[in-house]
Amino acid sequence: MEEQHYYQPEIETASREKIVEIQNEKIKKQVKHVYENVEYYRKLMDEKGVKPEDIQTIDDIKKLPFLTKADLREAYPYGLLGTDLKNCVRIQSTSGTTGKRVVAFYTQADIELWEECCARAIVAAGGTKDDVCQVCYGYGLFTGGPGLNGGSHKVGCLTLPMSSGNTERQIQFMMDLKSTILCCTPSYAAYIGESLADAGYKPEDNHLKAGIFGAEPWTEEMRRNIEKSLGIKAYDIYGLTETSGPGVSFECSEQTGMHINEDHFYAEIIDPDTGEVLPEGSKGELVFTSLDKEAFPLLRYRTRDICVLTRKKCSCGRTHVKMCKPMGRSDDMLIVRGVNVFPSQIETVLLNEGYTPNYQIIVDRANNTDTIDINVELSPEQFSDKVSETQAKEKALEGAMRTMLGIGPKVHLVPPKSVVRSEGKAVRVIDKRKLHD
Ligand code: DLL
Repeated sequence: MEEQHYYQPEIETASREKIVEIQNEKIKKQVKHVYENVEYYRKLMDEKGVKPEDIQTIDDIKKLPFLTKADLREAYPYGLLGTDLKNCVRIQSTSGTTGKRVVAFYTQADIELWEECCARAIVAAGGTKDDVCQVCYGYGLFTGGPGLNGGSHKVGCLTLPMSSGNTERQIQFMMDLKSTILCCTPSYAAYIGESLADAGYKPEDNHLKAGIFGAEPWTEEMRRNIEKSLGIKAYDIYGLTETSGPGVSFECSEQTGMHINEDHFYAEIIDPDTGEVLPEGSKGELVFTSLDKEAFPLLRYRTRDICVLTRKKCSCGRTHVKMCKPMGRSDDMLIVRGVNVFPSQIETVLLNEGYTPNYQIIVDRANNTDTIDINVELSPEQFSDKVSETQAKEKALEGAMRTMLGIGPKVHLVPPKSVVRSEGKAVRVIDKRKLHD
């Protein structure tokens, strides 16, 4: 056993039988809780002819209906609440900024279990109360900052609630306060590494030992680069707003996938087209059931993340099932600098601003930071060869995009008929980041 530090060893290293016993117990209670309190899901169960009594073990979960993002939109904002609003103490929301965002609710008990999951991740990365944990995920509605912040408190680290951005200040605090653990998106970690080098620091000059990076896909290559530039061990962490936030799963010292906190979240892999549950080791869409969340208790939520689960024995001693790095998504959502971007949002802005729907989105990575360029075709009437006029229009459109997306893309107005047409499905997005190697 390589590493012997756990936040909750009795759960994290429990036998398979024990975990199944916990799940059997929790699922019965949770289905009853949801059926009694969430009218939206009760209807879905009734339509499928499933009653709470039909769910006696965790295996019976297959009988339950799925929930999708469309359900969340339809039920927005209170339709999936599992408890009286007066018992809720917090909301968080997804990083997308358009129309109806996902709003997740938390009771105090929900916050506790979420922070516990994040604490497990921090301890798995070697965190103890002697550590200085610099959290530079965004704070606010996004779950990254609040989740890791809570976890860091539980472990007893000295917590630096930096939020994202202002890299100069991040570096100053990191150096002055001798941060030992860095929490942020992998792209920001890479940027911080680069900025440290630009400021004349060598990797051994900082006090960091570990980083906990997630919220967006990243390759093993990027991991190695970050590890080298910061002189640390880099750990992956996964989660989504719908299930709490970060900490649904996390990497241990083996760095070969993320242990899912199975006592709180039950994972399934399904065929995204048929909904059939696939056996261990198959690639498919990841589905989560919250086993004990009170306020936002989603059952069989389809994440759209494509993934593989494995129960291979882990050298860290943890027994919880592992998920691989998500390999892509079954929908068209892009994650750019940790922010969810839908091509449909871009299209909406273009049409609202009077442009043609002929456009192409090019996502790339320059200097370890995601870039997003949008080529927008002008109609012959809009076309002008006055450079200053075109530049002013590009700027205006960039502003409108920034308001909609929450991040600023670069807009290029291109001549009529210059964006390639397709006879089949239009290729709107060119993702050059080659993330899924
Ligand atoms: O990104 C929660 C989070 C915060 C996770 C901080 C890790 C660290 P959302 O904004 O709701 O929540 O986005 C969730 O992000 O369905 C995945 O597609 C993607 N994602 C999250 N973590 C990873 C990861 C947060 N480690 C969506 N690798 C998910 C790849 C990830 N994709």
